[in-house]
Amino acid sequence: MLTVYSQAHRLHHATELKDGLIKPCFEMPSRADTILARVQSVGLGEVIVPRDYDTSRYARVHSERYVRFLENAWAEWSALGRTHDALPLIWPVRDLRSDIEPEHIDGKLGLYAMDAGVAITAGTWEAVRTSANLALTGMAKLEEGEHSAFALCRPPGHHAAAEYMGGYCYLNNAAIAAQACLDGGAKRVAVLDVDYHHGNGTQSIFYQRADAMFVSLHGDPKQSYPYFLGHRDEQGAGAGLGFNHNYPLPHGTAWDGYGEALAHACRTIAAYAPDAVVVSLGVDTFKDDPISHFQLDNEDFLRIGVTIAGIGRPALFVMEGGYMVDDIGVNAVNVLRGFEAAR
Ligand code: OKP
Ligand code: ZN
Repeated sequence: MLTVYSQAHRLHHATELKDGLIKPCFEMPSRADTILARVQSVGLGEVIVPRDYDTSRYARVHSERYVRFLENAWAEWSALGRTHDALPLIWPVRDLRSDIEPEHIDGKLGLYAMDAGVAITAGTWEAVRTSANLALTGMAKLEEGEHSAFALCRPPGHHAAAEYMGGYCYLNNAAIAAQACLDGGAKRVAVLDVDYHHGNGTQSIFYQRADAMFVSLHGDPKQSYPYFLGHRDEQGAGAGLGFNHNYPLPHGTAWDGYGEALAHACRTIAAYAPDAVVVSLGVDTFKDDPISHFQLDNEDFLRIGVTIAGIGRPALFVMEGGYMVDDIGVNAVNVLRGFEAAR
């Protein structure tokens, strides 16, 4: 399986508000280094650099004004003489207005953020757009005949919706790639999200759509971030009704419960017969992940890959979360090797 990778991810190393304190993000550059090192040490396949794409490709799933905000936020923030990471500090909850974009950067940050885990630094935009380009390049490879590809994205993307960032995510790499698949002529695409956290952004982007199915296994939002989306009764709306499937699972879920839900999820996707599957590959379901609460072990990630291969469709794996740095390389690559061995 080929891997799409770029060093540009290093340009983004930010801080987050956590437990009431500003701390270095769990989502750090060493994550991608660890995964790339494992890709190379097992000889997974060729490692290629991303192609360049125009921002109009991102605007297929994000609003124009949001993409423009991401591109200009650091310049607007630093023009005020501020040197620390840009973080939001006010949000347009409930009856506050979000139709008018404030002129001040503090207002814009609040409008376009769902939490305080998405700081913007001098290098963030370059890292973010390159991350999306990795996913687009991987999808282009599928269109050119590869059965699978791995986009080693960093920052991740699945919490980012049409018009907001959150949970370390800015552009929704998986959704951008899935949309590119449809724009390239596919009739149907599915996104399978196996990150511990619900992919609220991807769900939101495709919620009203029948040509993109979203299926997610995750920690129950009653207990886990992102708290405000990911319940079982969210099944799509309008033309998209019946094309959104959530599998919220309790703290402590291990392979027995997880494998059963994943098998069901993959049967649902197979019945949909998508032209391709985009896998939002988070490995924070690992038992030692520092911010999550499932109990998967190293070899369970091989089983995830085998089960996904059972769908029988081409797959683009897009890296999302996973924070136990020592094991995330093994676990991410185990999914890919399991997929390859079983297909
Ligand atoms: C991003 B990805 C929970 C803190 C949650 C944000 C988590 C973002 C996860 N104690 N902080 O889905 O892995
Ligand atoms: Zn996660």
